[in-house]
Amino acid sequence: MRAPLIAGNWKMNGSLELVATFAEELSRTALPGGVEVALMVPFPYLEVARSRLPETVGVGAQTLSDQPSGAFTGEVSGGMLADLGVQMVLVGHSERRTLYREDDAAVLARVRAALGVGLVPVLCLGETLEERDAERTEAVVLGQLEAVLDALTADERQRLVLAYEPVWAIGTGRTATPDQAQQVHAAIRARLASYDAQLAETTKVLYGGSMKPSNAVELLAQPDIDGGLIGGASLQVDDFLAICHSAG
Ligand code: 3PY
Repeated sequence: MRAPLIAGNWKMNGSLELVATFAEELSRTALPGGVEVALMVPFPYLEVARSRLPETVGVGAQTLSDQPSGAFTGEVSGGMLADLGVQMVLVGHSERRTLYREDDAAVLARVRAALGVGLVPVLCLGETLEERDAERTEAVVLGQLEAVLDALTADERQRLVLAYEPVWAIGTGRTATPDQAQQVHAAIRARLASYDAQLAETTKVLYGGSMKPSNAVELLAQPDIDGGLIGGASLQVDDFLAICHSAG
């Protein structure tokens, strides 16, 4: 059985004050049993988030360097994140793939860097609107998945979380319908099964792309959707908590 995971992706938003608000609310509100909760906050807030959020709430970063250390001005290594008690890191979010030109090789290098220091990589996959319109959704998403899985050992594959995020549903307010999302999640799970039946059984596949309280229940009810990677709605503590409760 896969425990649902609700992870907030703050992107380049938030403040110390917002971390404090979340810490206060998440400490005094009972989180639904059996639901894993995490917040992926900007680098400068990781340490305070880790020290102030309840221990049951995971803390994650939004990217990492593919290098362990050295003359890479402005970069942050996986080892530095691990030092702070960070547990997970987004890799291959479509904003990184598009705005920072991270291709499949760059994504794989970051997945390896995360695994090398014991972080859980949350590998994001998703197609653009043009690709969907050209009926290439599964080819694109499964291609992104294989580019990573083919290069990992069976043991490493077991340590990933996946997130399907249709690019056309990110920051646009548009959301995949539950059927559209489930179809892609089922294709991802079938591809996982082609590596190993147990991998398909245990890997969490989150849905991301404008998940909010009003659509979370239906999306999370789909058999192959194991949680959410939440953008804008993760900046409002009430909305985020409502989504966490939808998963319970
Ligand atoms: C969104 O929902 O906008 C996201 O990109 C979540 O990662």
